[in-house]
Amino acid sequence: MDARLLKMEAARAALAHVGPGMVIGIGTGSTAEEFIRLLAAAVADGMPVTGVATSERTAIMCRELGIPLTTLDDYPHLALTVDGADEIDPQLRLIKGGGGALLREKIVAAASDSMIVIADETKLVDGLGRFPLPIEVNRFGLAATQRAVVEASGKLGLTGRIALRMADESPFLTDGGHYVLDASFGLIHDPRALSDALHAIPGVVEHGMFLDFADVAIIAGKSGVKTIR
Ligand code: ABF
Repeated sequence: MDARLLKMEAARAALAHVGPGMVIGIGTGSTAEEFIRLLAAAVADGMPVTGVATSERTAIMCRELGIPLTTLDDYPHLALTVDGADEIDPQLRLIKGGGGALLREKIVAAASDSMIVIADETKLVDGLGRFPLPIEVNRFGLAATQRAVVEASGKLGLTGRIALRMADESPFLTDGGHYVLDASFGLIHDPRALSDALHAIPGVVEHGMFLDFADVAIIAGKSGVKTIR
């Protein structure tokens, strides 16, 4: 089956968790965009739902499709966030940030009682790390931060290329105006230890491992849609 259809199926199943009057976090990426299209149709049919966008890209799409938006300043506590992922392991630990929105995605997910991850089955992995780990870093002191990331990850036995993400000829900038390092560590044996080590580096703004965030993953595959809790 076509990858887009699978994403739509997962998104459709997630929409069933959205009720009238809810204020929800709205994710970023091509799977989240399928959810946004379906949500917009529900709003057009009269369902009152308000969103908090996890990126400028998502905010633009929501506005274009008529989904009312608010902010975490007005609604600091959300019932639900629906978002995509780059990798999902059996414990529902995630790698996110391939689209560069990981910081806002994590802030919105942390403000939510529940996070539903939607994906096609290609995102399922036995262990995190096949997808390069995005690490959002402050622009100030880039080389020093990159060196610290190499040192800290090396102490955990993680080696591999750590590359500054580029967009055309220039460094990619996140919505927050930061850079992203993509770390090709391979299998991350101890995601918690790496998370702690990265958080201890002052220039690291956030990393793309979401370790205690997802409550439910809705996975669409050739044999149907399954829910993992
Ligand atoms: C966002 O979109 C990101 O955190 C993740 O990097 C990406 C997944 O994109 P897609 O749904 O296009 O595969 O959720």
